[in-house]
Amino acid sequence: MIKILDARFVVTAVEPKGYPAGHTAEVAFVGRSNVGKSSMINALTQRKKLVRVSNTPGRTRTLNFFDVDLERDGQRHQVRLCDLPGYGFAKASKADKAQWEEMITTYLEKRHRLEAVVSIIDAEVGPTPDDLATLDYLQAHNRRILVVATKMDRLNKARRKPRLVELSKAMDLPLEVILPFSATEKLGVDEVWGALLGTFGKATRV
Ligand SMILES: Nc1nc2c(ncn2[C@@H]2O[C@H](COP(=O)(O)OP(=O)(O)OP(=O)(O)O)[C@@H](O)[C@H]2O)c(=O)[nH]1
Ligand SMILES: [Mg+2]
Repeated sequence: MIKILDARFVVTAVEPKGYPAGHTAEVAFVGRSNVGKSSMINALTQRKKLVRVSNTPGRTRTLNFFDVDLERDGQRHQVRLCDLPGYGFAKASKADKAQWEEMITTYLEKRHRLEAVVSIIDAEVGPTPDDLATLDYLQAHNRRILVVATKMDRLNKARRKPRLVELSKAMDLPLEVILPFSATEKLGVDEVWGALLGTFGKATRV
């Protein structure tokens, strides 16, 4: 079981000189615009409004850092979470898209303290071409990746397991590496933390 002791906003940044200093292990959340990145951070930190959530795609436009103190199996951990802007936001201008992409890739390539990247897929929609390209990109940059299928609550319970099997085929990944999640049902919170904390400092991928 996970116990969140504290969760707090640290800083907003758009370029490396604005990234927070220190040695805290960091985890970033990537995914399509509106997939539920910010909601996942709220669910993981057991806070309703730590991060702003919206029905309007393209809500998150900067890098937002949060520090979390937590306890798991009697052990204390401090983890820094980075909420990234989503990709594939159709209504953004070309210039905006290019600027966001630059902001995200600079972070993903340069951030030394980044221990793992949570790649979020919409369980109902399945992996989009952008999602698959992002997984390839992260793999090419040797990032440790945790794939999480969110909005599982939108599928009735009998559809969930078969859907995960379909998703694993569509992503060409073993079934065990795709974690089911729902921010509304608080499904998968312990499992995602377990997977994240279990990999820090290890050389293998999640
Ligand atoms: N049913 C359901 N809806 C969810 C879930 N997670 C997020 N949502 C909804 O999806 C919408 C987008 O959620 P956000 O968390 O803002 O998504 P985001 O990926 O941060 O979006 P951007 O910041 O625009 O990239 C909101 O209306 C949320 O309430 C979930 O697990 N289940
Ligand atoms: Mg967001």
